Amino acid sequence: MKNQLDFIADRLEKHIAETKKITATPNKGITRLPFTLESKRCVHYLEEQMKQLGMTVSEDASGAVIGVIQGKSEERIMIGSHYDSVEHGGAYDGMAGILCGIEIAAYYIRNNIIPPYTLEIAGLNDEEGARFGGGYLSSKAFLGKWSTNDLKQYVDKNGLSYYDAMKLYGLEPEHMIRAQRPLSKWKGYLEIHVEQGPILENAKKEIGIVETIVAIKRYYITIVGKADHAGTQPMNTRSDAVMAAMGLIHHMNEYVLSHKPMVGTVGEIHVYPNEINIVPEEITFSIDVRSSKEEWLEECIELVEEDLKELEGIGFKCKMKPTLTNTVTHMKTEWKKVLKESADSLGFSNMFLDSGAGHDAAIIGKAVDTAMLFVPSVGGRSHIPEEYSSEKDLAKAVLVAIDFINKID
Ligand code: HGY
Ligand code: MN
Ligand code: MN
Repeated sequence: MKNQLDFIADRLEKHIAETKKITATPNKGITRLPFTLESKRCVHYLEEQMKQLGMTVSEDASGAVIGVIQGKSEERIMIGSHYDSVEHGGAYDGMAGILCGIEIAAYYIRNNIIPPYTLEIAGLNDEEGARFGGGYLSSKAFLGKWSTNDLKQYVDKNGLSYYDAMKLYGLEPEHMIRAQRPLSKWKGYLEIHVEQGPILENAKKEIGIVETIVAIKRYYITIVGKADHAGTQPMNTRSDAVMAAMGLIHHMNEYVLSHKPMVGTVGEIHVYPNEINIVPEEITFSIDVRSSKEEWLEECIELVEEDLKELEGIGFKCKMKPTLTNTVTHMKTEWKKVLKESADSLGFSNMFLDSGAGHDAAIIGKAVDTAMLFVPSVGGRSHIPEEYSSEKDLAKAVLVAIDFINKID
C-alpha cells in the first residue's frame, strides 16, 4: 500500500504544482473567480487530465466540468469539489478535492478495475460566492435551484450579474436548468476537502470524517446617513453611517462571543465617499454568521434587524439583502461508519468532526446521500496564500475513498 500512497501523493504534487499556476494574482495567492480566464484554465486542465485517463468529459450549463467512468452499476457516485477560489486564497481549498477525485478514477483505470458504481468526477463552479456574493452555483444547479431571474439578482463589483458574466464566458444562462441532475440515478456524493481549521492537526489525526456542516446566514447591509464636513459639523448633528454601523457590528459581535462556538464575520466593507475629511454618507458591509444551532442564527439576525429599525427611527435609511441561508447538513450515518472502517483498516488515524466551513456537500447533502473526508490543514489556516496540506495526507484520503466505494452497498 505504501508505494500506492507514494505514487498517488506524487501525482497529486504534480497536479497542485500545475494548478497553482492558475491565478489572477500571481505571488499573491490563488484568485480564481467564476466565469473568468482562470475558470477557463481550470476547466481546461481538469478536462485534459480526465481525457488522458480516457474518461468521458463534459462541461455543464453552470460551468462544472464532469468526467465519467463506467462502473458495474449505472448508479452514480459523484466525487467532487470546487475549482473557484476566494481572492488571494490557497491552492488546496476545493481544487485538492477534485484532483483527489481524478486520482480515485485513475486508480481504477490504472489497475484495470471496474468500479462498483459509475463515478462522476466533478469540478464545480463558484462554491465561494467571492465574485457575485451568491455561491454554491453548480451544486445548487444540480438540484435545479437557479431561476433565470435569480441569475440576474447577484452582481459583481462592476455591476455584472451571473447572467451577464455567463453570456460573456460563452455559457447560456437560459439553459441553467439543463444542469439539473436526475436524483434517482445518484447513489450519492463524496467530497474530499482540506479541513481549513486546526482540529485534525491539534488532535494529530490523519483523516477527518465529517458529521455535520454548519448552518450559515449571510447578508449585505447598507446604512445611509448624511455626508458633511469632518471639521465643521458638530458630532450631535451628524448622521455618520460608519459610526452607526460600528454600533450594530459591536452589538452583533457581543452576541456571537456570548454563544460559543458560534462565529460571526464582517469581511467586506465599502464606504462612500470614503474620504478622510468627509463624514461618511453610506456604508455597505457583509455579515456572515455560523452555528450548528440554527436558533442562535435566527436570534442574532433578529437583533441586527432591531438595530437597523432603531437607526431608521433616527433618520438613517437601511437595507438588508440576504445572500445565503444554509441550514445544518448531516452526513449519511451509514457512510460515516464505513469511512471509519476504511480509515481504520488502512491504519490511518482518524476522528469525527463538524465542518465550520461551508461546502458544496452542504447543498447536495440536502438531496442525496453525502459524506465528506477532511485532511489536516497545516497551521489550521485557509483562505490565505500560505494554505497548505500535505499531498501524502490527500493520498491517504484517496485510498480511504477507494476502500469506501468498494465497500458501500
Ligand atoms: O465560506 C466558506 O465556508 C466556504 O469557503 N465557501
Ligand atoms: Mn473556501
Ligand atoms: Mn472549499
